[in-house]
Amino acid sequence: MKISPKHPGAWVSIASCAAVAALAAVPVANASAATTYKKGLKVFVIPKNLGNSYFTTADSVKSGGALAALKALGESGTETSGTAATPASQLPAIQAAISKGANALIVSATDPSALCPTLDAAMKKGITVVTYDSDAPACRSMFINQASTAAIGESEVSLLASEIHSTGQIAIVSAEASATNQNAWIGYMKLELKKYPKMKLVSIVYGNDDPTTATQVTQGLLSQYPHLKGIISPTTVGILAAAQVVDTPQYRGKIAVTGLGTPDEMKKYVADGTVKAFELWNPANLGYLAAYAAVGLASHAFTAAKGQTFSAGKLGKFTVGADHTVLLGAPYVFNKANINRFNF
Ligand code: RAM
Repeated sequence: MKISPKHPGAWVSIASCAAVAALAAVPVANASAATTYKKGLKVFVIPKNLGNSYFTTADSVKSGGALAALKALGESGTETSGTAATPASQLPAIQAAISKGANALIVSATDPSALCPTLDAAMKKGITVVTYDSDAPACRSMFINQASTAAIGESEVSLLASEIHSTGQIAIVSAEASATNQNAWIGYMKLELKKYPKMKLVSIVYGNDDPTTATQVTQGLLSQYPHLKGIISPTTVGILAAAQVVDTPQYRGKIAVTGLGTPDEMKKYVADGTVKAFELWNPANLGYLAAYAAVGLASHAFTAAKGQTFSAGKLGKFTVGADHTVLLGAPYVFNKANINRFNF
């Protein structure tokens, strides 16, 4: 695919449209093209929690996320969730959305087993359930995956390996122990680590996407493992907390920190050398794609069957893959050379 020089992805060689979609912020060209979509649908966007800037970008009108797509399609879009990234906090928001007559729910699952009875009941009532970011495979019609789960797990390990000469104790600062996305990525990290016999995963700790908890568990790691060489945090909240903890003369440059972060939150730590490289995709495009998928399914414009194709406005055409999953694109590596070109 040819990319215009003005395109934010122009300096990287990107092989497919899907890869571009993961990162690019392409101007809205034809948001109203989907004429077969119903209008006025009540669509609730339910991230793991509110107050996490990753989800604010994924969901908001301002960033061009899910609510922007819903607005352009003529739907009634609402973002709702609890303040903590826990099922106890998220579930009441899902239940309230159902009571308010939702036609579609777009959910990033904090805990599939806790949410599935409610999401299943919603589907039985004819409500479209699409998951994004973190899946609940047993109780949704379609999952919008930000990037290949294997690619994220593998690349996180290889990024860290390249910084620590593939040697030493490492730890993972995850989010919720119950989150599908975190556990799936960690599963692939463990597989990839088999290729690095001198790197030893000594601990996995959980910050629950709460800045205070993530800070505390990272501090705990540093005191428990004085020889720790690297941290992978596959959560935007966790990597920010880990970078803040490591950003001291004692640890900076001695403990490598990588993972999944937002460029805006990580700029300071990349500039001062605490973090050399980390990854993400464009969260706004993830939300935008999920909104098109939910509206299309709720409108019966297409189904979630493998091989179905649909158009997601400015992002172009997507094809449903295995497990009723649609892939946004490839993860992108941010470093000192490129980070200042991004604002999200
Ligand atoms: C956090 C959440 C989210 C994850 C991102 C990378 O904001 O845990 O689920 O996808 O990080």
